[in-house]
Amino acid sequence: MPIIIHKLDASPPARAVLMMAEILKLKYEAFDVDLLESIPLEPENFDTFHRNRMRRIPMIEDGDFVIGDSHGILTYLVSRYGAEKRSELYPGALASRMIIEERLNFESNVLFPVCKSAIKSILFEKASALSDNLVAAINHAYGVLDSYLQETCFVACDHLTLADVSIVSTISSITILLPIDKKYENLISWLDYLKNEDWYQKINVPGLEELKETFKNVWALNRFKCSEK
Ligand SMILES: N[C@@H](CCC(=O)N[C@@H](CS)C(=O)NCC(=O)O)C(=O)O
Repeated sequence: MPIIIHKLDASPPARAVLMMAEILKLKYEAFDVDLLESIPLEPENFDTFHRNRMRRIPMIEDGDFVIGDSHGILTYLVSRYGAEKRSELYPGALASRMIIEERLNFESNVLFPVCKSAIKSILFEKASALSDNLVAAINHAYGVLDSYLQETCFVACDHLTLADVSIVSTISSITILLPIDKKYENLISWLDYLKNEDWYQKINVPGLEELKETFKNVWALNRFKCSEK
């Protein structure tokens, strides 16, 4: 039975899961969720989606097993289906694993909340530009990542791990709103490298385009409303 992924292509954590499914060449079916109503677009998915108490995406079903939160899903997918890629994407050595966990926590506690606040400010609070506080918070996150990447070629070590997949979906989304300053050259090189990966092109790019288009339309409307005041 294929894995089922509840998602929206514009959602950064959902894209991380979809990219991992692509890297692992998993068979899956994906279904969209209406986040404003917290309901899946297909009514037959209602009961399962609501087994996910947080009502957030991404969320997956693997047979009877249901799990939400991209970080748990990424580690689950690699641990269960990683095969020969497992030791690279999620190495078993305790120290490597702890660094990967640290980076996932950075994504969960620092990067994604900043991304979500920035997106909310535009979509729901009708901001016509990012606030100074948001710009400072985003630059802080860029700086932390750049310093990780000064030590290693990828965010957790010298090869690609699931932490890169988690972080790249969020970073690439934030850069639509605030391009990375040239001074963060390690971050720029890392992102440029990942942009060439097939899984990034196939999954991340279309989702980013969707997000970009939404921002463009809403931002133009917000600016128009501000100029009317
Ligand atoms: N830490 C979670 C974040 C999930 C999340 O907040 N997803 C957003 C979409 S990008 C969502 O479902 N928002 C609806 C809500 O918060 O009610 C993860 O990595 O999966």
